Amino acid sequence: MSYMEAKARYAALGVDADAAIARLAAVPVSIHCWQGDDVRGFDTDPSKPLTGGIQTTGNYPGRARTPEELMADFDRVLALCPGTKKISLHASYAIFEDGEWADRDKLEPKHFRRWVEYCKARGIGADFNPTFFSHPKCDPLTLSSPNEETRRFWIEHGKACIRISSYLAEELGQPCVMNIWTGDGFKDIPADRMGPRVRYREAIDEILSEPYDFAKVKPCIESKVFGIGVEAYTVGSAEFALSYAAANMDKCIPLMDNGHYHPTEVVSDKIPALLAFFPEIALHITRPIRWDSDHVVLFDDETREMAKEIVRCGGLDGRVNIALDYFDASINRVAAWVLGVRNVQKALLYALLTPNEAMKQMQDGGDFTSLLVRQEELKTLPFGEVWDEYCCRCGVPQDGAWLPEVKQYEKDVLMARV
Ligand code: RNT
Ligand code: ZN
Repeated sequence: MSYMEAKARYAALGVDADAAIARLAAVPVSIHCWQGDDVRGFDTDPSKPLTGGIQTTGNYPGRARTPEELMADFDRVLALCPGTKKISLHASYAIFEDGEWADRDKLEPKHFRRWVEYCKARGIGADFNPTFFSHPKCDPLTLSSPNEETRRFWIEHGKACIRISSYLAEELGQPCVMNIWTGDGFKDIPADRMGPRVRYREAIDEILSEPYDFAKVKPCIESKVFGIGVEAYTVGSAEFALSYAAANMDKCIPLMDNGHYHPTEVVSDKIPALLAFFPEIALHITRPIRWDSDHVVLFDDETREMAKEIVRCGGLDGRVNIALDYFDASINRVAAWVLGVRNVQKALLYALLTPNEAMKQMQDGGDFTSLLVRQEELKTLPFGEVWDEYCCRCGVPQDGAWLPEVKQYEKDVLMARV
């Protein structure tokens, strides 16, 4: 079947495939830099384990070890993924030059100058994340620590990150989403659950007292249910993060990571719930298997359902900031990166090819029989042809053609790193 035939099938349901393609091509999707190096960054000893309840598993060869290697790998991702891309950086990816080094509380915009040059040369925007983990100053708590000195260090880190985010937004002419997540929590049942949360709340207040233009820098609060080693209690729980964002709507937005909820909860259903109150929200799209395992994102039911809610709720008009967050070290990292990004793009295209208005009318008219039948029949429409056409118009390889390029890159570049 050709694209023209597929287009006609969708047109029969009132869906304009050309319009869907054009719409998606303009939507920024933020690609996390940390899939390339197992969340190691450049500012601490790479042989030390990750902390904060996150973990990469696998030791596939070819991890990026330097800014140059990570940038080269990210270039492969950019070349193989359709759509409008942003890069999501962590503070730990600061680039120090001439033997200089700065601790996290002393980071400055200049430590991200080379990332700005990188983004400018490729015409992409950047998002930012303070790094409140994998550092000797995690005691193990950070912003919620009872230790004044520890807390002060991490508050200063947060403020430095606001300044860096302003710099990125200013230089690149695009808003910078700055996500606050800490792995603060306890392995076993705490005696005081409220104290850490009150300290966390006050610490975020202090961070957000650093001046910034909310139209350009968008601080987010990311919640989490639990992490490895912090199974009993998480300071930044769902209720905490959502309440903070709701009480400070003029300063920040909530961020939902779909690996951060109980296994039967779905973020797809939470998207419209939050959008009924918040003008803007942010997402980390990942794939949890039994826990926040951060597997490569698939073109699966829940990813599609999240994409549908983003599209239906006007999320593509700037109300939903879409970002990816996963890290698999057990397979080729560039392939893992590209596959997840392409799957998010696929899910968004699939959602844009859904006759949402007609289906809403079925729901509102009480015709649930037609609605169920329509939903099922949509699944076997010729989506692949439209996806191929989208890749073609974006100038990137179609399915089947990108993996050979990654394999060649592995042979030429990644294997030489061992
Ligand atoms: C951890 C959070 C957080 C991190 C990144 C590296 O569970 O999802 O967003 O994955 O900041
Ligand atoms: Zn996340």
